[in-house]
Amino acid sequence: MNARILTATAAAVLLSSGIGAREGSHAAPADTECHAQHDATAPDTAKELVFENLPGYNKKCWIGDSLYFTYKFNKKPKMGTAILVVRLFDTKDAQLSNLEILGSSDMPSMRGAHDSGEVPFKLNKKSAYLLPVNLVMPGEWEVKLVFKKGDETLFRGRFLFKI
Ligand SMILES: [Cu+2]
Repeated sequence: MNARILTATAAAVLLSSGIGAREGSHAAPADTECHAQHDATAPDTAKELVFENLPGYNKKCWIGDSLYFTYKFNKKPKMGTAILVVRLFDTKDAQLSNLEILGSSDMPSMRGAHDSGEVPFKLNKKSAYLLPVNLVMPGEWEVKLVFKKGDETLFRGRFLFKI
């Protein structure tokens, strides 16, 4: 209860001083804390998810200290379907296939227009994770990756590329 009263008070102060008008009262840190507390039930947590910028094709992308992955397209992406290939490794460079990876694609400049939604990667016989990405327009595209172990999300990352 106290937190809610404080939040309301803070918002009122911000609004009355005109500060809150810049980005709207949703920008208040107290609001974020409130959502974190109710994470499991908040319907709009997706807005607050942080996707790390990935370092580039074939670079090691660490998930904590014990896992890393690499990603690349099977060939230079162009209009049509490109296959994104993700490989997961432990610290001894042994390839792993025990996580679930979900991918989604969209064009940042026209958010939502080509959103693929989250699609699970499929494992091939060589334990590579594959995802077809449908590139229906020239321009800049974004791919987002989510790594899961059971219900637990271990990592979120994103990268941009142009075709
Ligand atoms: Cu487009």
